[in-house]
Amino acid sequence: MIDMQDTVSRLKDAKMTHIMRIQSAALKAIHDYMYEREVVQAMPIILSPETDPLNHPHFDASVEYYGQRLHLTKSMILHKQLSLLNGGFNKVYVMSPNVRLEEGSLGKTGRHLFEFTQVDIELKERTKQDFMELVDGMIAKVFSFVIQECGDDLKSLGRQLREPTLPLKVYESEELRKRYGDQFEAVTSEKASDPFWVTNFRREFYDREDKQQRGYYHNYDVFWPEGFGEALSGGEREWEYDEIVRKMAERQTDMASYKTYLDMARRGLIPSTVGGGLGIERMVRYLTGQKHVRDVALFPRVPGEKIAF
Ligand code: ASN
Repeated sequence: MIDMQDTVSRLKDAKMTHIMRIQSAALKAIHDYMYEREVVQAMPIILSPETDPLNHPHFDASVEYYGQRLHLTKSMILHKQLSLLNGGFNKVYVMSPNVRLEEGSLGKTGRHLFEFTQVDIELKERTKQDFMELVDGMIAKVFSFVIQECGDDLKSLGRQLREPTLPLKVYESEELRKRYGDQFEAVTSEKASDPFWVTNFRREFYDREDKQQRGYYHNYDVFWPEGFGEALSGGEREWEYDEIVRKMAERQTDMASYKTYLDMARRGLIPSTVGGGLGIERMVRYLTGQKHVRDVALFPRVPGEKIAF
């Protein structure tokens, strides 16, 4: 039973004051960093005829509007890529709200909300090394600004933060799997004391697969240390029509749902890009040392649970 009193207690909780201040400082650090690095900010898209297919189980979240089926954004990956068609800028970011109606079992991971925000970044004609360098700097800036501005809040929460050493370490997924087994992500995150990168995961069609070495993917995740798990995912992108169609077919993607995107790819209009998205609630959970992402949200949406408000 979700009762109104739970919502009132959450909203009035003194702990929430500290969390919100830390979140504000972290967001300011991100926006300032993007401005300094000439990454332009685009506005979020909430409804679209074409969105990220997501290759894991989830329920439909779409509405019919004037005869058109519009999907709530699962991620702005496709819109990020196309926004870089503009010749006047080559780096873009969006504070992007995403809705993913995932299965209730994910409510227990501590990392999942079915409505959350990611800072979604995309760079034109750059490599994964360029992207990693940009994100390393962003993470370091967030840590240093939060430590500088929010000392009392961190202390009240009993949280000690230390600026990570750059460059963040980079591991390869198959090597970690050999060392630690299928639970390598959780094990490596437990052991680590700084955030770290892991490369090469098989996932959605848009992450670039090596043409010479099939089964090798030019993509990555960032993980938070201390067992907090996944922070960011992204990759270099497919932009060639034949590769996109091959990868969609392999993943049994309904190509009719990607008509405009595929038409643009056929005409060679998808720019070559690299990027990724970092979950804001997951970042704030790590910075504030909370158990679950629900603990950092004013109005949490946890998979499988009824929403109070
Ligand atoms: N933001 C991710 C990326 O840029 C996509 C996602 O969230 N599924 O690769």
